[in-house]
Amino acid sequence: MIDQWLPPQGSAHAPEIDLVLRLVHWLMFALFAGWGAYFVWVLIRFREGRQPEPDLADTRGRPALWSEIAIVAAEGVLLVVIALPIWFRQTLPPDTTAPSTTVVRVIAEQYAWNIHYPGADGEFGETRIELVSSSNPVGLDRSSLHGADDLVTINDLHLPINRPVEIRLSSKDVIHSFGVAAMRVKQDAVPGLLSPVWFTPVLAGTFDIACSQLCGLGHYRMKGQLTVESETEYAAFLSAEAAIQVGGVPGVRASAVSHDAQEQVVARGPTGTHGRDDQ
Ligand SMILES: [Cu+2]
Repeated sequence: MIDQWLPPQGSAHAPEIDLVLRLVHWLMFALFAGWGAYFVWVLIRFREGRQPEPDLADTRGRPALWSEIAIVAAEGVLLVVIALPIWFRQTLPPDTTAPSTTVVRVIAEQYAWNIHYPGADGEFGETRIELVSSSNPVGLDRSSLHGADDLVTINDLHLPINRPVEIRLSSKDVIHSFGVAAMRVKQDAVPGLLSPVWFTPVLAGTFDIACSQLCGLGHYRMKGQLTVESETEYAAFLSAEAAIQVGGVPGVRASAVSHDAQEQVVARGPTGTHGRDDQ
């Protein structure tokens, strides 16, 4: 019944999160209905006409004790037996050294999501704060060891389906929160911290990335797009971006990229579907 109000279950762990959500709501519904019924009963049973003088007799009965014990037990089971094991599984990070794991950096700023891919070599190039500009939002140093083939997009995150992904979150200014409801993922991006968050997308499609912390006047439009696609489509996206940004075919090593190509990237800047919006 609750499921129809929820976003699609886009990640492998989504059904577990929804299970806890459903159980918590049913428990709260039972408590609401129980307390509501009790309240109505008290209004009638202890009305002034029936009982003009307050009297404590019969108010400390066994039903009150046992219903409290039952509620505490239900909450205990929910927390210890169901919620904690699910959360424990969620705290186990994917093996980022495995080739099947996608690692992407997401750098939040007022009011955009900068996405940094390691490129064909699978290693991130250096980023330096003095290189940050409107055409180089993450301050990527193209001449650094692994930087030549890196890709940067704005508000446009692509991920391959059925593969674990680790997103390394950081922020350039204030606290933001990377929220992808369809993936049941929400993680704060805090300036000065690198916060990893991981999930395995299992549903193809496009989903909203919303900022879930009030981060300024433009908070409401800090919206990105996550595209979950097949392995082939993902590879095509990366090579199309590489053709624009690196000026060559994906797979080129840092040393093989000409200086011209690097300058072209700096001049042209990264691509993004929604563009950049700083106000
Ligand atoms: Cu934000």
